[in-house]
Amino acid sequence: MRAYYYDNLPGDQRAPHQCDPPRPVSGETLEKLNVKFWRIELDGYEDKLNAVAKERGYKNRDLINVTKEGLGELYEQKIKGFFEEHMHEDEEIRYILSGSGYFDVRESPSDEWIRIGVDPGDLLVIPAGIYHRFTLDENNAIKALRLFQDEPKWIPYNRNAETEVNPHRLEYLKVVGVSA
Ligand code: KMT
Ligand code: NI
Repeated sequence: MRAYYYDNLPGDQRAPHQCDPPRPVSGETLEKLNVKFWRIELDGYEDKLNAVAKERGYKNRDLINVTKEGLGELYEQKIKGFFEEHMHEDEEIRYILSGSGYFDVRESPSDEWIRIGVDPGDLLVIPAGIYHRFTLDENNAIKALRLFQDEPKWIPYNRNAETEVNPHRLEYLKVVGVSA
């Protein structure tokens, strides 16, 4: 996992968007935002992933293949939707099996984007209530397991006045020690 502040410059969302000079983000900073991260090597990952899933109560999972072939007709629409700034009322949990991509999360209270580059073997937990978005990188392919506590609820709440007062958003801000 590679984390750094996004440069906010226009251009292809799939480009790295590193600042010049780069501004790396520490694991500690991510921890403060309640973003969780583990490495589970792919070789024999099942047992270790099952253990984390059991401990954290992730009862279900499915596989998502983000490629033109994998998403078919929905590709353009999905890619666009993933990159809209949004939050969920549940954690977004991803274990990367192949390929790579970027999850951008909003730092509070700075409101800066932190870009998190994920690779095979990365397990990332984006907490409920944090604003985030996802994009493929220039390799244009990622395959990931999506874990969830109960039935999947994929509702994205795009950032707007109503979402700002969503109870899960307010709870998140409380947990990370920022008042709305
Ligand atoms: C999401 O919800 O943004 C996604 O599932 C993105 C693809 S998972 C690597
Ligand atoms: Ni999301």
